[in-house]
Amino acid sequence: MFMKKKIIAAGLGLALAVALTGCGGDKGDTGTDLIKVGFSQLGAESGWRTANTESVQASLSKENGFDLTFVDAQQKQENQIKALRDFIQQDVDVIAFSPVVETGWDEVLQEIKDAGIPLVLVDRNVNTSVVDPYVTWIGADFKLEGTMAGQWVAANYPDAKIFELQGTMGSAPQLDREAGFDAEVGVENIIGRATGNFTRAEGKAATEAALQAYPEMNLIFAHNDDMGLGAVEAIKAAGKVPGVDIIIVTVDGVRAGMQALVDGEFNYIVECNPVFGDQIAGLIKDIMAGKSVPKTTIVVDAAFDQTITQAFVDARAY
Ligand code: GZL
Repeated sequence: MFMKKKIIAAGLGLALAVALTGCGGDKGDTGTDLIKVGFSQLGAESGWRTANTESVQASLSKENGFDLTFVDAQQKQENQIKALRDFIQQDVDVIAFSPVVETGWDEVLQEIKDAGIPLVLVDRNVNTSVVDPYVTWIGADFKLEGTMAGQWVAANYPDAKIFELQGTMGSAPQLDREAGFDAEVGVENIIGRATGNFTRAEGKAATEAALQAYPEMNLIFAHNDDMGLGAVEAIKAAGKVPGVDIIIVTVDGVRAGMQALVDGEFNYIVECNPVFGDQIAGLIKDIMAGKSVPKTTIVVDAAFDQTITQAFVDARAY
């Protein structure tokens, strides 16, 4: 019955789905059944992830018609795989997840597909041999973000000696931001790279080591604000001036990063907007109503330099 419900709901539209699920489910404010969603969030590693989690939880609320089970994986793939398998056992209506890295998901993606549960990929993407593993993916164009950062560096600091602070190795944003950036600046100008795993502490530690190893370094491209903020701490501790002695270019545009830009410690930020929980909610409702949804939804980004004002930063949602 469960398997039949999923396939019929996906195939024949809302009427039959309501008939099959009309009895027994929790009711939302409108008296209709809540949509049971299992969401595997990869962690709480950065300001971006915190803002994304807040947006998802605010949008997939009971008032909006959802029964959300939200599990934080603490940046461990094995925790995400366990959560995904638990969601299958819990017979959720839809599974959503933001994969911490691109590979290693084949088995569990096939299990989700075999269970007939629609999968929504959020933020990051997967590289899998499973055929057509998800219904839709929503996130940013990471390669374009890297390209935008690289174009600014090439235009403003063409002879820079660049150190690249990489995000979580093997994650879509690390792979794609690096590809876009390196193609613009020329890999010959990148004197070193190391991962900071998208966290402030690890970004600081990687920069401390880089300052020792590459004394000629004069520009850092950090794959996110949090690692850039860690770099600022390391640069100051080394008696240098961030944003002056060492130019800092990052991605995200979270509040602490934008404040560093206003304060002159960052020089350029390519935005990666985390606030798209409402779009995820809409996609899930359309899937449950048997409507067709786009395979890809790109969250549009902007870019900011030191001309931004304090008022602009204060007015931002995140
Ligand atoms: C990008 C997101 C990245 C952010 C980081 O969409 O996956 O992960 O850029 C976060 O801040 O850790």
